[in-house]
Amino acid sequence: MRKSTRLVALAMLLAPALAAAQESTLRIVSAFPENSIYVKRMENWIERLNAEGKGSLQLNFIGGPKAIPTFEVGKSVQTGVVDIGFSTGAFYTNVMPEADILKLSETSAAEQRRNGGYELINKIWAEKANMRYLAKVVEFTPFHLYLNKKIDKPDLTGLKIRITPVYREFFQSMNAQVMTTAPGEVYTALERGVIDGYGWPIHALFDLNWHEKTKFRVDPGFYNAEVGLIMNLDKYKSLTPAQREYLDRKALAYEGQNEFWKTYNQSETKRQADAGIQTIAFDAATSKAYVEKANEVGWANAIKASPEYGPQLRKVLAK
Ligand code: 173
Repeated sequence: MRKSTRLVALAMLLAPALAAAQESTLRIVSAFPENSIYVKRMENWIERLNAEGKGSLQLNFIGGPKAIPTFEVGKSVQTGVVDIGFSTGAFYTNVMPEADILKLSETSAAEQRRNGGYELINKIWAEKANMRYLAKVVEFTPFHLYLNKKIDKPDLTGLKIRITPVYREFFQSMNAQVMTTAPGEVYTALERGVIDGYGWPIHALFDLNWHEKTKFRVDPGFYNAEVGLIMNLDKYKSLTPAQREYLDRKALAYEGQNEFWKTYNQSETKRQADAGIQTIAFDAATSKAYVEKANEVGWANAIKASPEYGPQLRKVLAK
């Protein structure tokens, strides 16, 4: 064989190996239960990403809280046990307190991409959590207090309420006795009467059958639920520019679907009424004070928890 022929043969042998080396598979876990709408939408996104990403980038969905417990997903992403986590800030305050501040967003994810918010979040997430914040995929969604005992004013004295860090200071400011649990434990706690209520967004009660054990929803809602895709920063940096560009583009497209939540939340509100969940509403002045109190307590805690970044985040998150 001539030398040039040998080189061509060698190149042909190596080509598939080189192409294969360019395909990376990332492991992703969810902090939310697998039967939730959140995870269904995430799985659809993964399916499309994988279909178009063949030969370059693939995501392998490992599972929900049975694979990695809800409040451990953040740490697993930070340390690189998994590559990507599907979670909310309240679930990884054990990595950094700043994570929970995203619930105070009044500006949209799209606005935060333009006003420097997205860069600031990524600066903090990189520095304090070794993470890249890829995209926010739930927003435009208030949280509510759900109860099995009737109240006629914002006073939770004598009531035991299931929380995550999202609701802690606000519910405590109304004298609630609070108990932190992952979403996966709420149904049993309600069934056993261990709790008199819980904090949760306006949607996705039905996914976990909580409507069976819920009598009242307190209006108005407060804050803005955030669910995001977080990635181990070293892993993110290890991708080729093409892979990173593809992942960023897909994540941005996913974030671009967030208008969905506006109509979904309307239909979920109706579905709750149809399921017999009654609303507890305060008069206009009390409602206004209730929401103001939530924000006041939320920001006070954010700034106390992060004197450095709390005020900076406020500039890009608040309106
Ligand atoms: O209540 C919760 O578990 C919680 O903190 C949360 C945050 C974002 C979306 C859904 C739930």
